[in-house]
Amino acid sequence: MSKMNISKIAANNVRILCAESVQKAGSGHPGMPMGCADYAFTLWSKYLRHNPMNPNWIGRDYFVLSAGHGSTLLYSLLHLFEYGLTIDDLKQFRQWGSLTPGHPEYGHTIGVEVTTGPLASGFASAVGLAIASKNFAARTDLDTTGLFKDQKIYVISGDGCLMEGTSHEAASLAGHLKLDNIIAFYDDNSITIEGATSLAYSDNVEKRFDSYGWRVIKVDDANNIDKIEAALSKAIVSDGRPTMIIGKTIIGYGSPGKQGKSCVHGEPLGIEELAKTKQNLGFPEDSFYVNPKVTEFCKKRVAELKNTASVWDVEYNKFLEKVPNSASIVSELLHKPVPENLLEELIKAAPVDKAVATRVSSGTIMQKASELIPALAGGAADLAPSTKTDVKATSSFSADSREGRNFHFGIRELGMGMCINGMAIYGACIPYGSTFMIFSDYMKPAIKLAALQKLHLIYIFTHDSIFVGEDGPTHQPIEQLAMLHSLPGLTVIRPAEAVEVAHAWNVALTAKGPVALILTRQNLEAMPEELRSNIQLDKGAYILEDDTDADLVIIATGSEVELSRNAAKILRKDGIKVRIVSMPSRELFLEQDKEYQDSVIPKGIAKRVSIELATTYGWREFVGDKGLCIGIDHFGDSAPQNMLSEKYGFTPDQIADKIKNYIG
Ligand SMILES: Cc1ncc(C[n+]2csc(CCOP(=O)(O)OP(=O)(O)O)c2C)c(N)n1
Ligand SMILES: [Mg+2]
Repeated sequence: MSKMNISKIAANNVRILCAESVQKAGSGHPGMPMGCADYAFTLWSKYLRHNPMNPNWIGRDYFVLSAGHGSTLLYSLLHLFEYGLTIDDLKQFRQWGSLTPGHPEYGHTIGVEVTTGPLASGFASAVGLAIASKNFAARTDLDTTGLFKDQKIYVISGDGCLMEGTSHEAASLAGHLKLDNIIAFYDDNSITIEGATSLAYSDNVEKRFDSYGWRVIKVDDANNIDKIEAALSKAIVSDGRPTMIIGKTIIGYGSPGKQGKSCVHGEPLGIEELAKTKQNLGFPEDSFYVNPKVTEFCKKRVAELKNTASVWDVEYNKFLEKVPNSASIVSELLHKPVPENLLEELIKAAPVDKAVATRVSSGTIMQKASELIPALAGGAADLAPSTKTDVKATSSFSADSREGRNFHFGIRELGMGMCINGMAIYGACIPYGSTFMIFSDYMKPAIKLAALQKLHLIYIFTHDSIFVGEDGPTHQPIEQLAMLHSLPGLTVIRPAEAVEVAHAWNVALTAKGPVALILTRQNLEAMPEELRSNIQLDKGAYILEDDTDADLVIIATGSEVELSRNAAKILRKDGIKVRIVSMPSRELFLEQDKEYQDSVIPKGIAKRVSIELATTYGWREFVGDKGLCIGIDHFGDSAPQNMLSEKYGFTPDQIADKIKNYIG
């Protein structure tokens, strides 16, 4: 049997396994895997450098199934290439507790590099992987060796991925940055759920990618392995640009009655059609059948790959032994250690001699943080001068210079969000991304995926309330805090002033998952020195000021802590005794034991007030049914900050009056 034949048999075997899994589950997407099996199997068996014996091998290429609905394609390959997924796992497709969930999940199934399913998120995360690979190689001088020169990021994307705006942002950035380590495949099958793509789509994908600065390779029949090999052989030789292989495929290829039709996109073939497909492809009727020749072929390939990886490892270790500086930066980037006195150092860096915006104190503290933690690297969506996230001691990452730690994502918030997800997954940095708080809306899908994948990364959202002022309601966050709080696994921190900002950075740098820092545009006084020792930001909330036998608790966050302290001064003149709780992070507070929570917001004090310049949504949880929530449950207006605080009742006098009315 010739090699070519065995590849086709193997691709057909993948088709059968995918169709079987979907059939058994009674739901799923057989069409895309069946259409792409030839490409995917050819890639995995001949081009993808991976090591099933050590799935996290640092020299590996990455494979990202951006068209995540085709998950059985990946699962079948993981089975055939001995990643530990068994036939039983394939039989458990989409079932409770299985290793084969409906869409691929990073951290759940060995060999899945990125969680995909929201179309194009994989494509855009792959751009982050590609950036991270270039940056890692350059920062460690490994780019002077051949070791990372050929590290590739392979992506399979479909019509859906390419229609989504996410791919437009990411592809544009990748082209600009000349990320020649990306090889994407476009499964051009002209079918989506509703029918032919012509219903809603007439892009010229070739021209589109050409204009982004990608190399485009066209395959007129990507169910033909010779043609796929010709395309891939060309694609793996860099011409300095990212590569898009546009491959014409037939959705559901091999199913005599259903191929080419939209019904095969997301429904099982049906028992009869599955039988006909097996017959059509020359396979026996046995369920979940794997041809022993295919098993043998893959086994041989796995052994070869293991060999390649060990030869690579020897070279890699030799280089690190020879160049201790590189070895040390490699270790810093991969392990991301933080100095024991990190918090102390960050506090020392906090500007406390005059009133500054928390975005400004954050910017100052970040300079120190990046000096202490080389893995910290990131950027902004064209707002670094406002978000204060440029690190002065380093340069910009660009097409010509790969070692910089300042990234310019352009005005592509969602692309940035997905990119930093990819960078975090690559594992050689703690990435951050910044923009105005209001535009966190544009990043929501990426933030959700970061939380779902438990990625350690940092968002820096500045201009955090209506006090951005003159830009008006389109730029004034109202509901964004509530949105961020609603995301499981995301820690949101809204510090009150410079020293709290230092604590916030300490938490962010040592966290296990994503952290969002919410910072002001406007200046805030630093806390008086005697209050600073009260700060317990890592507990989420703490008692900042406390009168004996307090009549009420005011809980405030961020800029409203200063406002509360000023209002309290007025209340005290009327003999009202106040406890002020600073609550920079709900999430961290809710992680504390009940005893601590009750000690900060005691049951004994029934009068409770929350003050936050955002929607009051969610505050009842802390102030109770009888509490008073002071916030803004409507959109803002374009006017200077002082006018807005006057009109909306956010001067210390107005706040004090509201509280007096409330306590009666
Ligand atoms: C962001 C997003 N929107 C919608 C969906 C639902 N969805 C899943 S697959 C699909 C159609 C995708 O078409 P295509 O990429 O051409 O896949 P094919 O039908 O060729 O398998 C849609 C709309 C999704 N998964 N993600
Ligand atoms: Mg399609």
